[in-house]
Amino acid sequence: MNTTLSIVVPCYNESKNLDRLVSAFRDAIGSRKDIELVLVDNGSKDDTPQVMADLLDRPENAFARSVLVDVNQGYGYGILFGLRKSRGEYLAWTHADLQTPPEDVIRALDRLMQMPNPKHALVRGNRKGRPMFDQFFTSAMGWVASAALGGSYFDVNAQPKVFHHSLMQHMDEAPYDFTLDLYILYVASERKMDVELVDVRFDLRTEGESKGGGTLLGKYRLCKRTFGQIWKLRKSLKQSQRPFSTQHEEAEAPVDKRSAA
Ligand SMILES: Nc1nc2c(ncn2[C@@H]2O[C@H](COP(=O)(O)OP(=O)(O)O)[C@@H](O)[C@H]2O)c(=O)[nH]1
Ligand SMILES: [Mg+2]
Repeated sequence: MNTTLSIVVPCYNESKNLDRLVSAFRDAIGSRKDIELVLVDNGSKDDTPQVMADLLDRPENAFARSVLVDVNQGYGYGILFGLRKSRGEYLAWTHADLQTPPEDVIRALDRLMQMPNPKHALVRGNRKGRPMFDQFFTSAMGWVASAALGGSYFDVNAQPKVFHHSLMQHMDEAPYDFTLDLYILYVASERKMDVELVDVRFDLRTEGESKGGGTLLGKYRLCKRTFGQIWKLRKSLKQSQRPFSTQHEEAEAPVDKRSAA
């Protein structure tokens, strides 16, 4: 059967979340055989590889497979690596810490399929129920990004992102860090794609460590990088030279679960 959706989940030192993560995706995907889960071990330094291998050995987890990044090169790199190894007609990414529930990824796919032209559309999360300070920080970043780039860039770091695989042709210049989330929305906006928001829950991380914007230091770093990326995108806007090329990388052959883990 053809794969409708590949869900890429970058995992960096997430061994404590993997069991719950895979079970939650198993429940969310249910009996659908056209959805695959692609776990990216993004150069983890904990026991993520072993835990992943054990989980993927179980017959009930046949909907999932793993790909391995040997040496961590950043969040965005891991996602791009997984996307390029995916088989799905549609692609998605979300996080491994279960802050966004897996069922919301399936809801986002359903929403995309209801749109008039899903091949030229992108559905993304819009986080609900966050602490006030986090919400304020995200809104402030959104205002700056929207004003600088001329579009709607609110809550760019919300998960998931769901889109047709053909968008990958335009992602060759994609950044390897957390600004990948901003970048894909910029590419979608420049290509005049329909971007739709789907409300998602955003729970607290219960296991493992936040390495992104979940802490004050993380917020500072995220802010710095995001402004750097906005500056870069603005410069290319001014030069009327788009920061992406049209080279298309075909999805590579699936990687064997065991050798990859
Ligand atoms: N910081 C970081 N996170 C990564 C990387 N690769 C994958 N991730 C995953 O990215 C997701 C988001 O990271 P997290 O620390 O929860 O970010 P936060 O929620 O913004 O604090 C998690 O699932 C991580 O495991 C990486 O290289 N760096
Ligand atoms: Mg998180």
